[in-house]
Amino acid sequence: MKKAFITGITGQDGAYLAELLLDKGYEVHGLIRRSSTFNTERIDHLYKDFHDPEARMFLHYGDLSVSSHLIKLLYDIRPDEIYHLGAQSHVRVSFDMPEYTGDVTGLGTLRMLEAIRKTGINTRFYQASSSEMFGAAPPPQDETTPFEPQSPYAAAKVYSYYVVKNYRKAYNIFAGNGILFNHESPRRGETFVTRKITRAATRIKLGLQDKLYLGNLEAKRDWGFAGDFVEAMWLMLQQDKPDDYIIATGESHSVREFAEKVFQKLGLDYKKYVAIDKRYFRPTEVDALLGDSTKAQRKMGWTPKVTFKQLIDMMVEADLELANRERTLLNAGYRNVKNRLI
Ligand code: NDP
Ligand code: GDR
Repeated sequence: MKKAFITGITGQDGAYLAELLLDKGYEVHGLIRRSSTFNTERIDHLYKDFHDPEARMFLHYGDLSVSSHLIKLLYDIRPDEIYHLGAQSHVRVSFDMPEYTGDVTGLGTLRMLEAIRKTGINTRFYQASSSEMFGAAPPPQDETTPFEPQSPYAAAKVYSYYVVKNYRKAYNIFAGNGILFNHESPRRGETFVTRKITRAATRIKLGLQDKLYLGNLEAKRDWGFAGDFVEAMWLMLQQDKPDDYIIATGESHSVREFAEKVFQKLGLDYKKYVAIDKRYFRPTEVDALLGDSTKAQRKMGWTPKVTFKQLIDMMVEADLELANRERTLLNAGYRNVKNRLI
């Protein structure tokens, strides 16, 4: 049985990837942070108590800011594949917490690579690189486009990208960068723009909320479905040689268009509900991202399956269900139900 180690297993991508690997028969180990509240909702459905002989997913406490955790875990587990997804992943927040973001999102990758080197384990390493690294570079972007990062988050990811390439060359580690463009799902964190919109629009539809405050509506993104994108991560580690790949849909839409379509699907006019709050603007913005994933298609046979419209339908339907549950609880006299359901 192959063993995989996932950092960021409690995040959106970690949950889809854990599902995929368990389906493929892997034993899955995940790094989780100690928190005073539960932070495992996205993977609770996959969890079996470790006393159960059927259990194939195991969670370990640790933090990307502490290398001794990582070295010990890799030494004990000796995974065949490592998927390094853990990060402070919010671009706007990285302007508020630049040093922390550099530590976790940048140096965290170096700590993982050093843990591989120090333990001497034979493993394959996937790095969650990002289209944000292209920043101000005009679209379309492919593997040859120069990086022009526009945030502390993007700069930390560029650092990670280069240490992965360096460790591949210097120490012959099977390590590759998946340069993934934005990917979304009903499991997307609620402060990222797509989920913020689907969550608010469905709550507005059911009378649970009046307004949605957003920042820059003109930014354009290449939005795909997270479930499709984690397949590309796995494929990258099944190739004969490590390499770097763009993973994208090849379609770009504005935030305005996303909001318009979501509200339209619910029979609402977004203009009546969306208001602009400068707080959500970034000191430097990434205006337009559009990925060219020809290489991934040619070399690994990867193509996205879920279309932009299907993604919106899926997210709206899931959040409508959530809003309905909130409405039912409110009608039954419960208060503060939003926190209970998230
Ligand atoms: P999320 O923000 O949903 O998940 C981030 C994960 O990292 C969570 O499991 C979080 O744990 C964990 N984490 C954060 N800080 C630490 C730390 N100090 N130590 C250990 N774990 C930590 O991100 P996504 O799932 O959306 O993205 C996965 C990766 O891919 C990230 O690296 C992101 O930057 C990158 N990426 C994402 C894209 C996207 O569109 N989603 C596109 C391109 C790249 P906790 O749950 O406890 O907070
Ligand atoms: P992004 O995603 O920054 O591309 O990073 P996000 O959804 O946060 O923003 C996308 C665009 O929407 C604009 N925007 C808003 N964004 C947020 N979050 N909230 C708002 O209210 C709002 N209003 C407008 C933003 O300015 C931006 O232009 C995501 C993360 O998952 C990263 O980790 C990942 O690397 C990249 O995608 C690819």
